[in-house]
Amino acid sequence: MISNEVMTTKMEQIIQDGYCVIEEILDSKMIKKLRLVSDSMIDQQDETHFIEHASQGCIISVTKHPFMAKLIAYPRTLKIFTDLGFDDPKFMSGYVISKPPEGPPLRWHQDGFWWNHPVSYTAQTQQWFLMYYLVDTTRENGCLRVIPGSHLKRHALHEHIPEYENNIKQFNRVEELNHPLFQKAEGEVDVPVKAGDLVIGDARLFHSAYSNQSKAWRTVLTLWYWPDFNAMPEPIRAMIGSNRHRPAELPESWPHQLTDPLTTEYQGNTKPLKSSRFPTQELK
Ligand SMILES: O=C(O)CCC(=O)C(=O)O
Repeated sequence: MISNEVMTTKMEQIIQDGYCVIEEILDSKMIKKLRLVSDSMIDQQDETHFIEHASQGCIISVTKHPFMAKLIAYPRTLKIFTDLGFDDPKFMSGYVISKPPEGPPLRWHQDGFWWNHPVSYTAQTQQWFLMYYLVDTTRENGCLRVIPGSHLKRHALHEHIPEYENNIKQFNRVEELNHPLFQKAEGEVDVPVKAGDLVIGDARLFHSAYSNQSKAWRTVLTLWYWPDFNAMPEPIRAMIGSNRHRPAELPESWPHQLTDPLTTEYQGNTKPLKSSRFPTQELK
């Protein structure tokens, strides 16, 4: 049970720093099962996948395995949303991301794609990533690193976003490890966690991960949610309500009853916002 005071502090951290860590969310049985499921998904990837996604290691949609519905609608996490002030969150998408031993770093990036809308330049948080690492992480095995405040304030790395977005395949293959997007960045902090902790981050936050210098795989499950979908600007809801940002085709055995309440619905006629991953000069 986490006190109201602690949750208020966590919410302030999400607004100001762009992220927070909430400890011990997944129980050991759930972690064990998620490891088995993730490993089976990773085992199905061919060699090309690991070459094409060297920066992430491997990246597979969670919608490929029905057990992942239990994580998407994990009751303790839904309670965290409520305790943070959001009792009707919606799910967007999620991935199993796993770094093999000796895997290179993950490039600095941000996940926001509604920079065409003025709300992107305010502290009003729209989209969150929720990350569950399935092993304890350290700098040695490739823990997360973030640049606190970079969701609200321009950072030198923002200059590289157009180059990155136009050459994602090359960055994913880690063709140029000396590029600033793979280097130490001003203001960065490490986010080492224990297996089963929950990292919540504003999608606009710059984040990356160290290389994995250990002998074991380092897996994270990243899920994206809209904490307050129904309060979001209508053109953004119209954009998300369209098929493009809906979970991919689901397996037949998918337990829809778990995830249906977390699905976005948009019935209005407002013109959908054109998505953009490029912050403009409005970001000061
Ligand atoms: O691999 C990691 O530690 C972070 C993954 C990530 O950045 C993401 O899922 O957006």
